[in-house]
Amino acid sequence: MIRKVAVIMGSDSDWPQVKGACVQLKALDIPFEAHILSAHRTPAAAAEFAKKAKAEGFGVILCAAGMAAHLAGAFAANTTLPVIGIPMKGGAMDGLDALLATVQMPSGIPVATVALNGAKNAAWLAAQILALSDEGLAARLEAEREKMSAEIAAKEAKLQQEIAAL
Ligand code: RP5
Repeated sequence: MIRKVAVIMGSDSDWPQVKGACVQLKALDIPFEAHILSAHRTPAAAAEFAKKAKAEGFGVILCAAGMAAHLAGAFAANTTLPVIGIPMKGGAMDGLDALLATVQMPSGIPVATVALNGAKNAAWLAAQILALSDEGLAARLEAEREKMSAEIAAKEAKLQQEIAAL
């Protein structure tokens, strides 16, 4: 059976962006749970969730946090499951602080970090990881790639038509 994705956010203020990951996971028919847990405000609960995640059927953990964004690192410290960090825009540095806090991990405890507010790509990356052991999901990802290519080809054809009519 396919493993679940844990979608963790440091605050409810992250949800409008994080929702994009949940929408994408649902569209790919990947089971997930979403929770608010904070590396700073609920450190014990966050550590407990991370420690139990593998045994509870999770395969990948997404962690979204802004500013002093230690959530993904705190999760990675407590599990060997792959952790994908989503640095959130906002605050005095508009996300640069969150990006660096998420990506600059010490050797041995990696966090795969997507772009600022990159919740959708975090979901795609989680899907690609899970697809390594799920042929049905791998086929769905291939089909999505073909759909993307077809959309670009259609846009290119339209552009060339518009250029020819100039
Ligand atoms: C981080 O601080 C959260 O992930 C959020 O991005 C940011 C602000 O949190 P709130 O003050 O809005 O709860 O821990």
